[in-house]
Amino acid sequence: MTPSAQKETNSNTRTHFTSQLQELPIGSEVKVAGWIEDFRDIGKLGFILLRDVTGLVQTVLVGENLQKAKSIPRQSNILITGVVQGTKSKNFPIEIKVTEIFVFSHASLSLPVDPTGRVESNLDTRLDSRALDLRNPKISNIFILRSNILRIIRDFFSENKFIEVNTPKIIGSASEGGSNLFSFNYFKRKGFLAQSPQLYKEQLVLSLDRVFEIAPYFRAENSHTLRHLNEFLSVDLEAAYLDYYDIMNLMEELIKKILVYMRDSNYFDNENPLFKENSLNDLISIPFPKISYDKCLDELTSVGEKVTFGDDLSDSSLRKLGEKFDKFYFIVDWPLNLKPFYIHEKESNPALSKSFDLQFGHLELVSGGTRQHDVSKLKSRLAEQGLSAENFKDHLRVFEWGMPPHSGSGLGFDRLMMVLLGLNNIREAVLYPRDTSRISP
Ligand code: AMO
Repeated sequence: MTPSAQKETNSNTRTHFTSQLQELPIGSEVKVAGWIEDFRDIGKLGFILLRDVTGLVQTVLVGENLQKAKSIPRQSNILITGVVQGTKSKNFPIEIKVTEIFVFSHASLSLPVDPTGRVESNLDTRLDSRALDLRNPKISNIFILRSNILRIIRDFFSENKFIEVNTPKIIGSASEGGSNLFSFNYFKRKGFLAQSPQLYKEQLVLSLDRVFEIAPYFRAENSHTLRHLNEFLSVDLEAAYLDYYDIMNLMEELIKKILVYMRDSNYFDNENPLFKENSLNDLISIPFPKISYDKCLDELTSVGEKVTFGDDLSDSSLRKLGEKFDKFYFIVDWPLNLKPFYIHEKESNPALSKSFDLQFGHLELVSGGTRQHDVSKLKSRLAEQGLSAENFKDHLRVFEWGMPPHSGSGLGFDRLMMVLLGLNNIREAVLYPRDTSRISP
């Protein structure tokens, strides 16, 4: 009989994360792995502060181990074997008395950023060395929270009977009209990077009823702002038989669920200026206001902004609105001419559309609406917008197979993270941001 392959074992296998040590009885033998955040030598005794992604532990060294520690640079990756013991330190509940140090890999003596955060670097320098920047727990916490919130979102959709889908990001024609498309050679023709999953998610409601997708959008926009990227993550949903009011309710429920999670896990500290003056409980309990586009125009005119019906709301207009409405609110019923071809007009006033944006102050977080599912109207809307129905033929034919009425939205997830953490630059919320001047690392 052929023996089955086996994992090679050696003594350098971690037994615990640092966050698990407190629960162990004093005297337990453990192996913890991570990087040296700090080393102090006070003569006959030395201390390595060992950090892993879950926390920090103080380890105590004497004799040969102390001698060895002196030659290992900070940030090197090591495994410490030792015994859990009580400590006199005010900063730690327990410490480890070291019996052995094993070095997995030495860190260079001059590192591009200081992950302890003691020496501050500007964001560009940090992004150039992002993997190391993430050793700083203030930074890794952003991404741990991102991961937890994505899990909450998945659970929320699953509880509401949505099916998670993955649609192609290499596409043959535009999903959101012709501009802002990245194009490239795809064998003997042109390929594009998807601006959004709009057309696919609409097609999928034909059979799957409710779908959601968490995936990147690619936009070839030449924007240089703190809230635009050329690749960003969106949480998209599309649902048969719901209208845009139902979608707004779902979005509000989802965001409140996330706020409750953050409140209950003490994520909001006083460092988030957006939540400092506001009571988080108010945000959770009070309905998000729904303000019509028309009402926004009145508000803006009353503060001296020059906007007329049919104009998009400029950055300056949104900032003015954001002064009055500084938390979450919806802007509903936009002029039809401002919305993409797939948005449904309002029956009571066809110059308006069944659409909404969810704002936080001046920042747009979500956009969505009820979709046009009448194929002849879709064709005229395409023509009105100067788009060729021929380019959308694969999409339009689906509407002749018994399409249900449907609605949906797209949530800019990186922007939501900015709001939740009070970050003023979207790049802080993204591991490897892509903007007009950054394509690596
Ligand atoms: P829209 O183009 O408004 O809608 O995009 C949806 C949401 O994505 C975010 N967003 C951005 N985030 C970072 N950088 C950018 N350059 C950027 N552009 C947009 C915003 C925005 O609200 N198909 C529709 C959605 C739908 O109707 O379902 C769409 O693409 O938060």
